[in-house]
Amino acid sequence: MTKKNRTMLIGSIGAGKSTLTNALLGREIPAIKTQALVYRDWIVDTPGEYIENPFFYKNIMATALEVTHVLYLQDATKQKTIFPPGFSTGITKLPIGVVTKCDSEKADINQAIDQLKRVIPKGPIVITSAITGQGLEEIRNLVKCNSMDEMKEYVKMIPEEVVIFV
Ligand SMILES: Nc1nc2c(ncn2[C@@H]2O[C@H](COP(=O)(O)OP(=O)(O)OP(=O)(O)O)[C@@H](O)[C@H]2O)c(=O)[nH]1
Ligand SMILES: [Mg+2]
Repeated sequence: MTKKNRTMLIGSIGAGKSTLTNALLGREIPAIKTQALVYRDWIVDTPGEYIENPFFYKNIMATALEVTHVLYLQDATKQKTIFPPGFSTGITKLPIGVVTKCDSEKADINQAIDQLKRVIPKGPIVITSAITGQGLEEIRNLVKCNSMDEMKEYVKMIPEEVVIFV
């Protein structure tokens, strides 16, 4: 992993940010409720409250200054999305949409993709599962990319069941 590239994860309470963080880092421990910012190697894990309560948006903006990429997580098993439309356009870091829990029988992957398209007007969307490992390698590689064009080129090599570019 390129040392200078780092990503922040944001998404609703229980969307799977900490579980994904552990899976991306190869840490085989269960996630516990995130209470504050957690810095681990090239990942900054945030509490779901940061995006669920607009009072904390300033924390998201401040933390974004420290990273190159932002992962916007949408839980495939949840109907609702907590991101305001176009939320990523207010953050000048490379956006990556992430559908979580694609392994679940309750997952509606297409709905989750549609929700993320409203958050990220342009960028990759990765369909992941921390249980099966789908999409993990693709996220690691996207965070190594240094521009939107580089991410777009990378996505061309990946099956569209795993990553699409919008
Ligand atoms: N089926 C399935 N469940 C998952 C997956 N990832 C996370 N979960 C479950 O979702 C629940 C919440 O996971 P967390 O990783 O703690 O969620 P979080 O986004 O960090 O939540 P906060 O820290 O409260 O903001 C846990 O019960 C996980 O086991 C996945 O890929 N598949
Ligand atoms: Mg957490």
